[in-house]
Amino acid sequence: MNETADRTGYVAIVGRPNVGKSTLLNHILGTKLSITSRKPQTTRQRILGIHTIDNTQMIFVDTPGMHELHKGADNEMNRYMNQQAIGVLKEVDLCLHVIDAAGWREADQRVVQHLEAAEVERVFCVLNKVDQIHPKSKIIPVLEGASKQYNYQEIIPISALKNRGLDIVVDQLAKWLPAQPKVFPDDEITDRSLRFLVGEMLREKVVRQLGDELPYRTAVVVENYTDEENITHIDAVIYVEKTSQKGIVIGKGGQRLKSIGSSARKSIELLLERKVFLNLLVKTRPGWTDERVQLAALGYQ
Ligand SMILES: Nc1nc2c(ncn2[C@@H]2O[C@H](COP(=O)(O)OP(=O)(O)OP(=O)(O)O)[C@@H](O)[C@H]2O)c(=O)[nH]1
Ligand SMILES: [Mg+2]
Repeated sequence: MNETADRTGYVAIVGRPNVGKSTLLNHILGTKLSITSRKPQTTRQRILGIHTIDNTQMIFVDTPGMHELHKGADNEMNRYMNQQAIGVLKEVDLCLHVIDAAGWREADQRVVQHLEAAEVERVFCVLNKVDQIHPKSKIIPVLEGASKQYNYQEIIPISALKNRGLDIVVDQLAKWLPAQPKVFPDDEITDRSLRFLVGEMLREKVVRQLGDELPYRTAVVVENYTDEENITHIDAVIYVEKTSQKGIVIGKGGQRLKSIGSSARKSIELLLERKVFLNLLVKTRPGWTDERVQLAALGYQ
């Protein structure tokens, strides 16, 4: 029953942490959907970004960066993030392997091992952040190097941040989409609820505004989300592991929390296109990253 003019397929966006996977998704969609930061391991859960143009529907799956698990030191959250990224490979039609154009790293090699194990049929390699490479001729050996690492369908240099080369990526992917009906309505851009996106916007500000270690020890839960006539009322909790960390999030005289709250509120208002009242609390939940039950309670099932 494949008699359709539509071409539809799932495209995984994978790679090591911090190479620009979420930025790539956002810039292809032209919408801020998946949160980003200069710190690795920003994305924690898969998120779909749906790109529909005429008869073509690309369903991108943004994934957490694949990273090496160290024996003993690993917590449930790290395991969970890897599972989210690796598990997706078997479910998609096409795959984008994002690497940093600065050069191939051992961590990219490990991603390739997962691609091989999952036998993904068509993988495109995206060399991202070419805006940072000077002179541009330095890209050529990286391109040649990547071509020896895996049998990529194409290797495409891009800058996700500067919107360079993204049309080429989309055109190349479109060629290989299976002929099948669309899965989502044309105006849908994600599978996630507004409530989830709101929590993520808030987590983005936490990650961006706090020190390098702390973000990985925090989680955000939206406890109440109520649309009133002229305003949306949101109560959210930032969970930390220790009381000492609570002080860091709140900051001197409450300044840090205030600043996180006000920048989150602005982003959420842009997302919802309406006024938002955001009530933020910080609570302690010891060892949350290590316990499956607590992870589930926080929404990381
Ligand atoms: N200069 C430059 N920076 C970029 C580009 N793409 C992404 N970045 C930056 O790289 C950092 C990481 O971007 P993300 O999109 O969060 O990376 P990610 O691969 O999703 O990271 P994880 O979710 O942690 O695995 C951010 O500071 C981005 O602004 C690019 O094309 N050029
Ligand atoms: Mg990401």
